[in-house]
Amino acid sequence: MEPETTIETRRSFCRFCHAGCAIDVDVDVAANRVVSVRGVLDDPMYEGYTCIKGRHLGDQHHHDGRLYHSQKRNGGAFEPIATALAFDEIADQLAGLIERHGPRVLATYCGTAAYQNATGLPVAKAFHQAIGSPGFYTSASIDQPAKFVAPMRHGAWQAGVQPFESSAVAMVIGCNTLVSTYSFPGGLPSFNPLVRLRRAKANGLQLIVIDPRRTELAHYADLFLQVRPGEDPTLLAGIIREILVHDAIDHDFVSRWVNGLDELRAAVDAFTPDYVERRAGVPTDQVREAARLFAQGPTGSVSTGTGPNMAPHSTLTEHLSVCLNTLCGRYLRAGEPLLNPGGVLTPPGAVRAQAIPPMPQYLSKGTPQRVRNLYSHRGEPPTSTLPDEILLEGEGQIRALLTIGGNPVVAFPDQRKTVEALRSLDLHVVVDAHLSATAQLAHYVIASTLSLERPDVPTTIDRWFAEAYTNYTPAVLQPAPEMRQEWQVYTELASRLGVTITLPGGTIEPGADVTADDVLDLIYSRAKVPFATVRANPGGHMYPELATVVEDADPAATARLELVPDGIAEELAEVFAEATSAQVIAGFDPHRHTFRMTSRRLKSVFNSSGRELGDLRRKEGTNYAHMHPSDLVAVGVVDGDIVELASPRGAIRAIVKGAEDVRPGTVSMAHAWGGVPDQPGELSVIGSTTSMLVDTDSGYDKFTGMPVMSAIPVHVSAVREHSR
Ligand SMILES: Nc1nc2c(c(=O)[nH]1)N[C@H]1C(S)=C(S)[C@@H](COP(=O)(O)OP(=O)(O)OC[C@H]3O[C@@H](n4cnc5c(=O)[nH]c(N)nc54)[C@H](O)[C@@H]3O)O[C@H]1N2
Ligand SMILES: Nc1nc2c(c(=O)[nH]1)N[C@H]1C(S)=C(S)[C@@H](COP(=O)(O)OP(=O)(O)OC[C@H]3O[C@@H](n4cnc5c(=O)[nH]c(N)nc54)[C@H](O)[C@@H]3O)O[C@H]1N2
Ligand code: SF4
Ligand SMILES: [Mo]
Repeated sequence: MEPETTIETRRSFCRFCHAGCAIDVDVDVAANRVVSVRGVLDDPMYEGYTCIKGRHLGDQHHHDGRLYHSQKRNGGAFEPIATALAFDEIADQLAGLIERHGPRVLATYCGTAAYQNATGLPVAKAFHQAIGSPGFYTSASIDQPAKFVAPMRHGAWQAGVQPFESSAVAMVIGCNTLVSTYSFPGGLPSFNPLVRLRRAKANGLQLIVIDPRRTELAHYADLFLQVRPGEDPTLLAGIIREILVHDAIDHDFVSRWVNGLDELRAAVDAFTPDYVERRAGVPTDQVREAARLFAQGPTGSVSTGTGPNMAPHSTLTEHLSVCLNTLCGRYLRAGEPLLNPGGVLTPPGAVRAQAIPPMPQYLSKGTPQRVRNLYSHRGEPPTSTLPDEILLEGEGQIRALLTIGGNPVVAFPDQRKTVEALRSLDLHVVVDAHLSATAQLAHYVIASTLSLERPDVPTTIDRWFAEAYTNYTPAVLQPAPEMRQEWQVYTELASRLGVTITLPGGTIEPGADVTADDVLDLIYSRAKVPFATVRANPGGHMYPELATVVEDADPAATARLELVPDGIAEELAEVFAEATSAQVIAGFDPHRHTFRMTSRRLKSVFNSSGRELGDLRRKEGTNYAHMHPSDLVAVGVVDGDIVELASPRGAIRAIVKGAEDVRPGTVSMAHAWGGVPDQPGELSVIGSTTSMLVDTDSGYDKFTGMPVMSAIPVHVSAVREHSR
């Protein structure tokens, strides 16, 4: 007789990407396996939404390449090692390195999977504070770091921008939430985006999309500006100029809260509609219409995504987009409702209708990097400098690295430099669930849990939810005995090194016996809703009692927002002096590098994650170089042919695919494909690594170090060779 199978449905949330969709997971209890995953129709935030990646969570947990044991390199090959023994050996080596060189010898890199994980990142950060190592790097500084620097220069509005849901207009620049399920406030929310977009449109939303590709989101746009990649600063300066020429600003708001109107008028004066058309490729009538539509509002904001944040002059672009919100006063005012005042899991505090002052002193207050005159911001050094800090000898050199839920080999800018740096480390420990390209170069690989094997709450998006909402989940599956959660990597090392980890609610002493739930309690000890209540209430719930209104400004508030802080007028003048933004890259040749390589995301994979699952990878095929059909003709190739893409820094091969939605002169291609360079692999299966084209030493943003990772100048040529 067949043994009886018990299937239990367990409520949880998906952590394949940042979006945190509520899910029901059918689990074969005896086999400890996922049978199926589906959305939760009655979840008040997600209303049943999931995507193909979430529905493949079971595959991610159970596929053949899943690591059930930690690994240690022995010459060229890996051998399984007991995880506790691996920690003994790693702690021993770390103690020696720290004793000889000081704590700066150790760095951590937390990638995206450390962000979809409430316990991992905070404990890693606390460990670094405890040992006095400033080398705490994350993927945020190669994502949209201008978002953190812009407020230091411009200031910020404490109550935030007007929310998407109640906006009359939204201007979205280089963000494609319908595929990425990602957005900063003001943009299309990532929780059930298509339904929210349709509702907003039904309420009369006017959507302006600015992107070199007619994206999935752009299909819903009332006005679509197919900008030339890398020329957003010109376009935005032109739109600001139009708004000023027509005096369409919010005078009351600007006179009470804003400095620098005349300086801004002077700084954008040269960016006439004709100039914008020539330079950015957007017809003059569209520039005027975008300005008119946005200024007419009367509500709604500008938001940007990774595209312009990775293109040249990224901090300037971000600044100009924030200036548009400020000029038009698109911020929440006293008395207006705040349905989610800063998150369920953050400490309580009044939210006022007033400016937070610019803090330019913080631009250079963090730890100075040894290269490119850069500093850490908010306790994080720029990840674009990590390979240099490993390679550059002398005081402060990094010799040991812990990589947690990230894949530097394919995701870091400048693949060659990155791989050279990783190969040169004395100690590299990768914490991952499979042998990623980066894990293949490590000394130790710690077998990590995946999302369904740990308790959790949505963390990054806690404060972005439209209403106060959270979704505590216990572990849905039992982890295998040798797997560890990310936070445990640090508590295990801390115990062996005799280090105490301090979290907001208390400490974890060396050797203490703590659970993930204890750690969650320590992290969220000051949450608006006591964490014990959150935990007693698993699944997705609203907390409407947290809703409040924006409070009046403090009558003594004097802070004002700066339209033209130091450096902005100068950088606008630099932009105006360029023929193309590609000029910022060393070795750029206008006659050779006639195309621009832009980044984009693919629905079925998440950066490098998902490619290890046959179903998801097959869905995408590979990371094609999408080009306009007219460009295929010009280069002399057809769909499926191989091209070489050569930037001033490096060259890759890719398989081309004709795409009507891509602006001519543009190559649109997903990042984080490919593998360890020079290892054989079929382009049609593993794809190629666009970061090989990225130069970290020229063209970078001088505040964030953000390299040019989109709108990269490239030469495209046919490769006369079959793809297999
Ligand atoms: N050229 C170019 N480069 C880019 C970008 C671009 O647009 N263009 N985008 C940049 C951006 S925005 C980012 S965020 C970075 C991404 O950079 P990374 O975060 O470094 O890259 P990912 O591929 O997301 O790496 C995630 C890794 O975590 C592992 N993983 C998955 N789940 C878990 C888990 O639960 N625990 C652990 N321990 N590991 C897990 C996966 O197997 C994978 O190896 O890339 C950047 N690089
Ligand atoms: N399915 C899926 N979801 C993901 C990811 C994934 O890999 N797959 N990655 C996750 C990560 S790490 C992040 S950070 C978010 C990012 O989320 P998004 O920022 O929405 O990322 P993309 O979908 O790549 O959208 C960026 C857009 O910028 C455009 N663009 C490129 N260069 C320029 C330029 O110079 N100017 C302008 N105006 N536009 C430009 C591109 O054409 C593209 O449409 O997505 C997350 N979600
Ligand atoms: S959008 Fe993200 S969180 Fe939601 S189901 Fe897809 S992968 Fe999971
Ligand atoms: Mo990202």
